[in-house]
Amino acid sequence: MFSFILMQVCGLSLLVHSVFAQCQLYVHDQSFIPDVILRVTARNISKACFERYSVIVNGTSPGPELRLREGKTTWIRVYNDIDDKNLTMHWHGLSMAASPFSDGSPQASQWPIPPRHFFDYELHPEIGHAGTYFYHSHVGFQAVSVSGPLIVEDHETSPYRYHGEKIIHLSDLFNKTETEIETGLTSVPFVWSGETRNLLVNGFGLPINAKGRCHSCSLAEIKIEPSKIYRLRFIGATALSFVSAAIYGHRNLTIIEADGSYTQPFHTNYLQIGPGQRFSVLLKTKTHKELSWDRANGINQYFLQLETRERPTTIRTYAVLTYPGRTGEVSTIPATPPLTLPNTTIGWLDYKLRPLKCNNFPSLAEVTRRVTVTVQQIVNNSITWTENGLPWTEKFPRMPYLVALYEDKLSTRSSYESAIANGGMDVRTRTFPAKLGEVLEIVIQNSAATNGGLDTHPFHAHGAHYYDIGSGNGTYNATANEERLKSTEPVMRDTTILYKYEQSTTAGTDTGWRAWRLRVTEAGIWMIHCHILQHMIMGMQTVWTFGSREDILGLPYPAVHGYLTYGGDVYGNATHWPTCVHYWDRA
Ligand SMILES: *[C@@H]1O[C@H](CO)[C@@H](O)[C@H](O)[C@H]1NC(C)=O
Ligand SMILES: *[C@@H]1O[C@H](CO)[C@@H](O)[C@H](O)[C@H]1NC(C)=O
Ligand SMILES: *[C@@H]1O[C@H](CO)[C@@H](O)[C@H](O)[C@H]1NC(C)=O
Ligand SMILES: *[C@@H]1O[C@H](CO)[C@@H](O)[C@H](O)[C@H]1NC(C)=O
Ligand SMILES: *[C@@H]1O[C@H](CO)[C@@H](O)[C@H](O)[C@H]1NC(C)=O
Ligand SMILES: *[C@@H]1O[C@H](CO)[C@@H](O)[C@H](O)[C@H]1NC(C)=O
Ligand SMILES: *[C@@H]1O[C@H](CO)[C@@H](O)[C@H](O)[C@H]1NC(C)=O
Ligand SMILES: *[C@@H]1O[C@H](CO)[C@@H](O)[C@H](O)[C@H]1NC(C)=O
Ligand SMILES: *[C@@H]1O[C@H](CO)[C@@H](O)[C@H](O)[C@H]1NC(C)=O
Ligand SMILES: *[C@@H]1O[C@H](CO)[C@@H](O)[C@H](O)[C@H]1NC(C)=O
Ligand SMILES: [Cu+2]
Repeated sequence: MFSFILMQVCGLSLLVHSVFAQCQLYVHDQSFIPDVILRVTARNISKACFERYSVIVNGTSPGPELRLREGKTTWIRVYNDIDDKNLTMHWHGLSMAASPFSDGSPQASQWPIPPRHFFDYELHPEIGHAGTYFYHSHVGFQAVSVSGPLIVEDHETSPYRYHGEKIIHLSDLFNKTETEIETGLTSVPFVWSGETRNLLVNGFGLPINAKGRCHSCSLAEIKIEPSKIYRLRFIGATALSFVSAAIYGHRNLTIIEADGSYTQPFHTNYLQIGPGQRFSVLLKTKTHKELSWDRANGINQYFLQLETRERPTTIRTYAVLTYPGRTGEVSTIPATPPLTLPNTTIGWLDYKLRPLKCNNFPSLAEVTRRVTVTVQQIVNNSITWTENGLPWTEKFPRMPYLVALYEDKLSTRSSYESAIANGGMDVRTRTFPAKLGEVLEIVIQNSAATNGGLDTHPFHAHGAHYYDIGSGNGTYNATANEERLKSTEPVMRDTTILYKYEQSTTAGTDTGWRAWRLRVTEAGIWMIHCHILQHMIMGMQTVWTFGSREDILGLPYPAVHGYLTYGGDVYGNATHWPTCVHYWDRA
């Protein structure tokens, strides 16, 4: 399958253990067939009858659905076919511990893919990680349109039985282009992106407030059959929108998975989906008899109703569930909303969801260190989000941290020492270091802006899933929360919400927290950030280094040489085949 083995460097190092001992360098020439190819371009596309210059995957937004299998290695070749933009692809929710250059976080774990180059990502979801994920670019505001469903299939049968599954991928549509939005958000004076113009389901939508019938665009149609159980996979790929959703005539939804972890069944009649979150719900469809009854009573439309929350304006949109022989009305918006969706439920699912299988939840006694990340907006001529006083954007580091570690320009030892003396953050590198074996309690504390304002933030962690231990108003109190955790079984998540509990208050007041526990086991450079794309560009991101330099590197220097420069040897182009490290056996 591979043309030849260039060097057997890895096998020579005595320092290298486990999977790395097997790794080899391969030239990915024409004889190497990636399992998946994604080609990213930029051009005008029309969504919900609105034309916008957008970055897209394989000509579409969302991009094609990808399906990986637990315990199996998949190589994904991502082409950056854009002339003037960098690109990366992040596999949102997957732990990339064993393929450290494949996480797709620019300037944290990799240099971005230069224009007209490609990069081969090696993914290997481990057994136990079957679930719903998505992929998206991690550069600038690109993820608004560069995203697509990523499903990890069970290596054996799913613990839940269902007849079929449907993806419900949610995304935002903005008036401005990515470049206009990025420029505005980082300008002095600050220029806001504008609110979302539309909320799309699987890329479909009608203009908001459209009167009458549309011809060139439509609502998404979700085709179902009677008397069946479907697994609906909701993917919150929105840039900004926090979404409330329910289905007319089908109010009994059963949550079975959150962010790639199976849960015990949890019944609900609506969902709240923040940017970056995913949920699987089981939906039992109507019987022929129930459908006949509905029809006799004039009910022949089953809308999935979606409304945005937590923003100054609310957008309401729909998708349509259709049964065979009943054409749903996909080109008009209902004159009156069929449902009344609830306002934001603060703390929705917190302390309630339970894991399907015991997940080794660490007790308070096991916690070795608590790190509080206080987030605050600083408003002057510009608007910046800070974490413990400092912002982080991909413009901050001169080179990716993983590269800096290989180049011996970053010392995990000295940054650990200075972080411990400073509440967890090393100011010089703006990293939050931890040692393998530590059990962290990470508290994200909402603090009112310098002008008193507050906001809601979906906080996302790369690398490994954390145990979510809830949220609350005011300042985090570990004793009080430990009381609340009694008789609960926290689930593992990768994106949970830091709520706002007031519209505004005195600058610097603690007003709400979200807390996690994390067993530090996956060595690597991992980001923890708000998943609102605007907030990321405004600085709401942090970088964590887990493990010592030796733990993180694993590979000897010469093997990774091609990864260490922007456009280096591992970035292929029309005239150059990349030489890549294989971390996992292909067998
Ligand atoms: C994306 O498009 C390329 C060709 O442009 C094709 O080879 C590839 O199979 C497509 N990927 C998927 C996942 O459909
Ligand atoms: C793309 O669409 C925008 C907005 O409609 C328009 O101003 C621009 O000229 C279009 N660009 C191309 C290349 O068609
Ligand atoms: C792409 O990334 C490189 C390395 O970080 C940077 O120097 C360059 O300015 C970026 N290019 C664009 C077009 O953003
Ligand atoms: C988008 O632009 C249109 C036309 O200029 C305007 O009517 C609309 O209010 C804008 N929407 C948002 C959300 O800014
Ligand atoms: C919802 O459905 C589940 C099974 O799918 C069932 O156990 C439960 O009783 C139903 N709840 C209601 C309120 O109908
Ligand atoms: C949501 O909150 C608004 C403002 O507080 C209130 O007017 C409205 O009735 C609430 N809606 C629901 C469905 O509770
Ligand atoms: C505004 O606040 C940011 C973030 O603290 C700071 O970097 C910048 O220097 C401030 N600008 C002015 C003009 O004070
Ligand atoms: C934290 O909660 C405990 C238990 O509810 C309470 O006794 C204690 O006073 C609280 N501490 C603070 C600083 O509020
Ligand atoms: C949060 O606490 C503040 C201060 O006690 C209070 O004013 C506010 O109403 C609380 N918010 C909620 C949603 O409970
Ligand atoms: C392709 O990659 C090679 C090796 O990195 C480089 O020398 C060459 O300039 C690249 N070609 C283009 C068109 O960027
Ligand atoms: Cu945010």
